Amino acid sequence: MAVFSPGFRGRRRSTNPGLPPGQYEEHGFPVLTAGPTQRVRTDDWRFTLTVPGAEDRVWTWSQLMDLGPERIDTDLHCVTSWSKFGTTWRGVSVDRLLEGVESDAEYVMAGSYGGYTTNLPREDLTGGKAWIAFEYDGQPLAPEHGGPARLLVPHLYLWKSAKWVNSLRFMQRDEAGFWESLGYHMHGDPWQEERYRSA
Ligand SMILES: Nc1nc2c(c(=O)[nH]1)N[C@H]1C(S)=C(S)[C@@H](COP(=O)(O)O)O[C@H]1N2
Ligand SMILES: [Mo]
Repeated sequence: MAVFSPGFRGRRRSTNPGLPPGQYEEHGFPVLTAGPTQRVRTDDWRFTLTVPGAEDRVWTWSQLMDLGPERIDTDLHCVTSWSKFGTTWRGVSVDRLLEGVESDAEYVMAGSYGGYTTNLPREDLTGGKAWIAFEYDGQPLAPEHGGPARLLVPHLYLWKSAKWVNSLRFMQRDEAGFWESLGYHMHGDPWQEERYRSA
C-alpha cells in the first residue's frame, strides 16, 4: 500500500527538523540592511531604556560589559527564506537591562543608530530569549552585521534583531516599526510563518 501520494517525494521538503517551513539552509552570512551601515565607536555608544512614567536609564559600553555577557548558540531565520544553523554569539541578556523595571506595558519598540525600528511583544525579549550581542563567531561584531552591538532575538525572523541597536522603548499598545509599517508581521515567528500581514 502506498504510504506517500505521487509527487510527495519530488517536492523540495526539509528533512532537517531545525528548518522552519519555507526556509532553506544558508552557509554564508548574507548582509541585509535598508540604508547605510552605521559606524559607532564603543566610546561613543549609549543605550537608552525608556519606560513610561519612569526616568530613562542609559548605559555606556563598559556598563553594558559589567552586566555579565554570556555565550549564545543559536540558529538564525531570515524572512527572505534563508536559515543559518549553529551560530555563536556573545551578548548581554535583555533580562539584565530590564532588572527592576516595573511597568505593565506589554510591547517594546527597539531603535537603532541610523533610525531603524522594530516592534516586539515584551515577552519575546524576556526570559532568556533576547540579547544585546556584540561578538559573532569569536570576533567583535562587524559593522555590516550591526556591530558594535545588535539586538539578537533568534526565535523570531531576523528583521526583529535590530542592528546598531541603541534603545528599547516600552509601549502600552503595539506600534509598527520600520518593516512592520511596510507590511511585515507584527510578531514574526518563523515556525508559524509570520512573514507578512494582510492589509
Ligand atoms: N538597523 C537595522 N537593523 C536591521 C536591518 C536594517 O536595515 N537596519 N535589517 C533587518 C533585516 S530585514 C534583516 S534580515 C537582518 C539582517 O541581518 P544581517 O545583515 O546581519 O544578516 O537585520 C535586521 N536588522
Ligand atoms: Mo530581512
